Amino acid sequence: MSDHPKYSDRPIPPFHETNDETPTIGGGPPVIQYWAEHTVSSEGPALWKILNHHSACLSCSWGTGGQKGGFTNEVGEVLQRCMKSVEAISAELQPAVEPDFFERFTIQGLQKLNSMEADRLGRLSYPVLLREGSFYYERISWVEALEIAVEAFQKAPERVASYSSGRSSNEAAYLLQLMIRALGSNNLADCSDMCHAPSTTALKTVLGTRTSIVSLEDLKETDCVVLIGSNCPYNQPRLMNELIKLREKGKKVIVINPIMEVGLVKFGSPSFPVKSLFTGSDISNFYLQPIPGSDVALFIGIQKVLIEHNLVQLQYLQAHTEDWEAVIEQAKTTSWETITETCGVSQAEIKAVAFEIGAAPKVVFAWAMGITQQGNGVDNVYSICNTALMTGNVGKPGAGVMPIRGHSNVQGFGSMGVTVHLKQEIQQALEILLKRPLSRVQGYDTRSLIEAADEGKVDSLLCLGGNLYAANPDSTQAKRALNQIETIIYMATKPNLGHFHGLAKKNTLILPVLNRFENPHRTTVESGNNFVRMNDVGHTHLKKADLMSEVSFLAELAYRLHGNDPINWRSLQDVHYVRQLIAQTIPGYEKIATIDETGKEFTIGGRIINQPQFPTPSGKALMMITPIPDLTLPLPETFGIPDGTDTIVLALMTGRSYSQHNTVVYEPGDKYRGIPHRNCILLNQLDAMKIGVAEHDLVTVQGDAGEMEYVEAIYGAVRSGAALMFYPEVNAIFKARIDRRSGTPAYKRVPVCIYRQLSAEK
Ligand SMILES: Nc1nc2c(c(=O)[nH]1)N[C@H]1C(S)=C(S)[C@@H](COP(=O)(O)OP(=O)(O)OC[C@H]3O[C@@H](n4cnc5c(=O)[nH]c(N)nc54)[C@H](O)[C@@H]3O)O[C@H]1N2
Ligand SMILES: Nc1nc2c(c(=O)[nH]1)N[C@H]1C(S)=C(S)[C@@H](COP(=O)(O)OP(=O)(O)OC[C@H]3O[C@@H](n4cnc5c(=O)[nH]c(N)nc54)[C@H](O)[C@@H]3O)O[C@H]1N2
Ligand code: SF4
Ligand SMILES: [Mo]
Repeated sequence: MSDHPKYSDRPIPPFHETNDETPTIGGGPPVIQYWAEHTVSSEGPALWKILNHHSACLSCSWGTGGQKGGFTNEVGEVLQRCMKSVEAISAELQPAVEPDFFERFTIQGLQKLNSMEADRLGRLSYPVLLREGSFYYERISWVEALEIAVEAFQKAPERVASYSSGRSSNEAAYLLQLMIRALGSNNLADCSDMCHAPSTTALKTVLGTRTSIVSLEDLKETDCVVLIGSNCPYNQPRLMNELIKLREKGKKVIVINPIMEVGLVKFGSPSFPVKSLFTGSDISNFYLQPIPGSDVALFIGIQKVLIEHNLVQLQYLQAHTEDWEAVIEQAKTTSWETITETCGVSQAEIKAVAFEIGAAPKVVFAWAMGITQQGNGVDNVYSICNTALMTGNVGKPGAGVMPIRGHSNVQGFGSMGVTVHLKQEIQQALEILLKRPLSRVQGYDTRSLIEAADEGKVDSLLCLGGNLYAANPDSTQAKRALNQIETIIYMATKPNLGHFHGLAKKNTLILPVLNRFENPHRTTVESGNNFVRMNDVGHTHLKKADLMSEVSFLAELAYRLHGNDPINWRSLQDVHYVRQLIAQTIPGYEKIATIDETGKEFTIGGRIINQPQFPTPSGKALMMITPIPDLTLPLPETFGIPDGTDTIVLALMTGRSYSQHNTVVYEPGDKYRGIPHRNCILLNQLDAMKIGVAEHDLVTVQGDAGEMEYVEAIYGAVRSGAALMFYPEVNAIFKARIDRRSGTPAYKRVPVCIYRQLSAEK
């Protein structure tokens, strides 16, 4: 590698100026402080009990906990629970909402609550119903709830639907899809439609698989991690331990993210208190900050360097891939000018990173929402796969492509068949099980469900967890669409904005359920690393609560809808039986048949790919060309801003603050980005100055569906031309482009127009 340039080994920070409030490391003492405050407080004993409970963490899909105990990962390492886990458990350990709560507050009153206030009302503890014309949710019995549900789901199959978020178990997910499909409907929308659907779509085409091909062991063995569009210090904190350990072994971490997230520069992990907690461990060797939505161009740039410097593994491409010539040709013929102008990263920086990737024996490419929540999310994943394939990093130990999943069991939902793109093998197996052909009508994914409801085409909707209203773009449309549905059933543990705004025309039910560590039976979940964990039986702390397990409710509803035809649906109350059916019908899940006897958690068969043989029709990986995206932002005039106003149009990324889990907000601010409260916009100082906005000035942020006022401007380490705000609040102001192939909204590149607040008075 004679021409390997002598670039600095330190991060290259073109947009690293932060505000005074930003700490110098991610993680660190505040994490311990949070732990300490919660675990020694009055909730401490209950919290410890759950942390030690043999069940998987409620929070993210990194998948900590399970049969080996609450603190272990799948390779048996201990001290593996992060503060996010405590945050999630703590919210579930809240007292119940007061018995007369829903009698005291009108729906109009409840609609005034913000997300944090809704969550803090406490645990839902009895079924309630909001009838047409009523202002109050009223308590009902489970019998009445079931009667309403049965009537609702006897409507025409194309007019019934479900939505789910990956918080529930595999068993509940399996039952949900079996019941809906047995009705003749494929309308199984899921939160993954707004999340990793582009990863699933692209991986299916390229590798014939839908999930990560990298195991935790592979990650530990790699020489280089390319981490793209992920803020794992916030969202999968235990992944940080792996990055720290790799850096200590002299391995490389390349970060690609328009924001310089402090935790991706330096992270203080409580798992390494002596060496890392206070000073922080180095994470990134290289930090590239592309324009939001431009990752395809950046990866074509990397590919171009690999080609120009003979770093492409030609023999590998010839032996194990198809259509590689077209991809090479595309990279060759795309000019450097096009690449650097599109992604805003210099040729020198791209070259430095490409050399690192080309030289490393084993590279893992990992990504999250910065890649998938784009108008060209599928192309983004293709371009990552192309780069991994060109360097021979797909199909060998210690290397591969790794989508970093979201909800703790979102991947399990997909595996169980909660998807509008059902695998053929599963379809056939379900047809044998149900002794009838399944419907071939294309089901509604999340966005098409909202569109269909908006057009009055949906009568009944069952939501197994989640917050369909607040998770969608264009809250006005989401609300209007849900309001057209006759009956909506929300199965949930805690109240959320959807329960108060996403109201049905006739009947809205909120049914309180037991969470993962409270079920009277064992359940399983699947981690993002394809590992199946088992959750032990547990109890709820709620003394007088009238809760039901998700499995019990779904099995009873299915029985009332389907009777004994062709299976005894009521016997699906027995989770062992559900697991037998899963083993029979879900490829790779055969070992679940004996998990009750053996207690053996397992890696799903066929998922981890360590040989360059792929489950595609040809056995080879299919490379896909990736068009350079057009990232032109609309002109300020198109926003209808008053004449003479100084405005700037920015590409707004919308995502998570430090203390929130999706639409559930735990704390108002974001200390690692120096953001004091939720009505803030993080932007580059240079952009702010162009429109005469000083730090802490108030601005209006206008999108194509509305505006947010009195938004506090916070300077941050975000590249100029881009900005960041938090969802769910920001979903009120934009419609979002949708990636055609995956159905996923472009939450990470929202054109917004920003100007100083015209009236200074609040
Ligand atoms: N504590 C906690 N844990 C969670 C969640 C939570 O809300 N809270 N949510 C769970 C779920 S469902 C999910 S999906 C995951 C989400 O985990 P992440 O994907 O890490 O979450 P996001 O906040 O959406 O931020 C993604 C990152 O993408 C970057 N980004 C934005 N646009 C671009 C771009 O164009 N290119 C690149 N390269 N980067 C970009 C942003 O700067 C940000 O750092 O976390 C899961 N875990
Ligand atoms: N602007 C913008 N919008 C986004 C995103 C973004 O980055 N930007 N990200 C998108 C992504 S990646 C996702 S995954 C979606 C998230 O969308 P959803 O999954 O729909 O939303 P959550 O906020 O995770 O749902 C939280 C609710 O789940 C319920 N819940 C919690 N635990 C359980 C349980 O054990 N059982 C049941 N039945 N219910 C439970 C609680 O009532 C809680 O209020 O949001 C999407 N929306
Ligand atoms: S990394 Fe994820 S799964 Fe592990 S303890 Fe933290 S939130 Fe839970
Ligand atoms: Mo997600």
